[in-house]
Amino acid sequence: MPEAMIESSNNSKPRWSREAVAALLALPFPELMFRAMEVHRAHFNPAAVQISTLLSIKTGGCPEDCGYCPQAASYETGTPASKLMAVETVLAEARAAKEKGAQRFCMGAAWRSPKDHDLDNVCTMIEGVKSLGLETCVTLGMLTAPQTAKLKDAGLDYYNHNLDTSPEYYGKVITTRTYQDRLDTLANVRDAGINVCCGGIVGMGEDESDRAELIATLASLPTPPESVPINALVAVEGTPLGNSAPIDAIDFVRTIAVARITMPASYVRLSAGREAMSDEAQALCFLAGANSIFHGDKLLTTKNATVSHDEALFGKLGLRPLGA
Ligand code: SAM
Ligand code: DTB
Ligand code: SF4
Repeated sequence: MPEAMIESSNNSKPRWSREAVAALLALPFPELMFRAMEVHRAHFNPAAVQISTLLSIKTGGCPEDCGYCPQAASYETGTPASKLMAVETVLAEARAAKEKGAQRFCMGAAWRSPKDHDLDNVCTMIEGVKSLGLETCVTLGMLTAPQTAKLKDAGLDYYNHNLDTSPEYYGKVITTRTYQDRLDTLANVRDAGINVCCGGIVGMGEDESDRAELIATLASLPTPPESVPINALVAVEGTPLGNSAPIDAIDFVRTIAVARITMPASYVRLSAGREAMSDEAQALCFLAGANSIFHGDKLLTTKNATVSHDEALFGKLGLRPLGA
């Protein structure tokens, strides 16, 4: 790590500067990939990929206005609102996910923040999923400190809460909660002793300097997230970002490589957007240091790469699920 490229925000911890990350993003591609591969091999087996499966346990009707999201009540996306799923239904889905090779089961709810009685039901789901021998992750919106303590008591392993983009671009995408709200929830999750899953979305019209600032912010959190999902926007008709042009595949790979270099010990997840990605682009992402995916035919409401396609791709690339 070239030390001159890192600035210090205080005396305790060096901070990745936007400029340092932007310089990495702009490296000649062979140099960037070489550095990312070196870092990847120093911390992980590059052929092992962590496998998570997603389930939307409460879909649609969300009061927030995230410009990318098909689940916001105010957009016409043909995503009907549903109530929180029954615990038994969730456990049946978790069992099926385990049979298809998932190590972690991630449950998402279209809430601004959970109500206390809903949180009790989610805690029962977490206990049930854990008893199947799966790791647990939930993403439920903003959390207070007492709520994170409850989730920790239920045995939650990971909480997903994304910063989504740079602080500067954020206001163009979301107005109903602030960047600081997100940082506060992340601090509550971290303080409760729950692993943090936090990343962002690229392809929302942001520029390279926004991507650099997103990665710099993630890498400079007091403790970097254990899991960093990098999503390519799934452009859904009816959302404000529904007509966005897809991000260039090489720019996406560069973002993955820079996440790997700046967060060497984190799992970097090649997240939403794989359905529209070529095998070659996904292969470059794995070479660049991605070592986690969502596996399963569906993400939350949109299509994922299919299970059979993933099996064929892993076969071609000689990748294997972590722990297999
Ligand atoms: N409602 C909760 C919240 O936003 O905190 C949890 C669920 S929300 C769907 C989780 C994350 O999914 C968002 O923060 C965003 O990063 C990602 N996401 C949502 N829609 C997406 C899309 N169309 N393309 C890519 N990522 C998306
Ligand atoms: C994350 O970073 N990506 C996942 C998960 N965390 C919850 C969500 C992707 C959602 C894609 C759009 C949809 O299927 O609704
Ligand atoms: Fe609601 Fe989450 Fe979608 Fe935002 S991303 S609209 S908070 S479900």
